[in-house]
Amino acid sequence: MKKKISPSVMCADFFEFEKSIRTFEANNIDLLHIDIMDGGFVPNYTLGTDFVKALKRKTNIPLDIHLMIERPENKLDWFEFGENDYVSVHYESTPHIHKALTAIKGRGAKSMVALNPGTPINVIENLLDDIDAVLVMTVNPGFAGQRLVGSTLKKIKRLREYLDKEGYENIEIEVDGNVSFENAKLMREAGASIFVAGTSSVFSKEATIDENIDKLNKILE
Ligand code: S6P
Ligand code: MG
Repeated sequence: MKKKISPSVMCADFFEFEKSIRTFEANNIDLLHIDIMDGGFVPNYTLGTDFVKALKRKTNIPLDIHLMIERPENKLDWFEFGENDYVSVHYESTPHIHKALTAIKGRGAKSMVALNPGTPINVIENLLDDIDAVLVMTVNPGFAGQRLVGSTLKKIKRLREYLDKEGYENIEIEVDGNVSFENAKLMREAGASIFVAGTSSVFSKEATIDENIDKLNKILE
């Protein structure tokens, strides 16, 4: 499956923000990952509705909106998204996950179910017809700059095998959390195809954004 890179914009330098977006455009970046946190489902606040709206007017790169909020099915209308955008909702955030996913698809966007590191993959069994991708959290959500939860590498592999066995080869696997240059390679081998790139890769201070993208592209080819 074709690989896609989705830089996590909460990791950007906000005073250089526009420059970073133009760099992503120049590098044909596939998606922009936007973390939405509500201080309830996860212990932090990040970006919000107006930010999504503003970004949509500034760039044509499709958005990858990661909703880490309680009861997302009641709040989807607050967000601007449409065809080509990806929207993920956490399995753990609502008793109405099916309703949330079908509402996303109903708006023409790609729907993703997100799983925390401690959530088993079998919970997606009855959602396979309603999702375009599974977001495997490889850290516990809430913060950038965390260390990989090691068991998630096996989880990605088992998930890829399960999806293929069930005849859902087209469902993509996105990984989010400590997708470093080293870990990205292992995640790719395990079967991931969408890579959220944060402080461990694209926004690493050890090189420029251009250089980091180049390095990640080469590792994932
Ligand atoms: C975490 C959030 C992520 C982070 C990303 C940061 O709750 O959902 O999208 O922004 O993981 O990347 P890194 O390389 O700092 O872990
Ligand atoms: Mg995220």
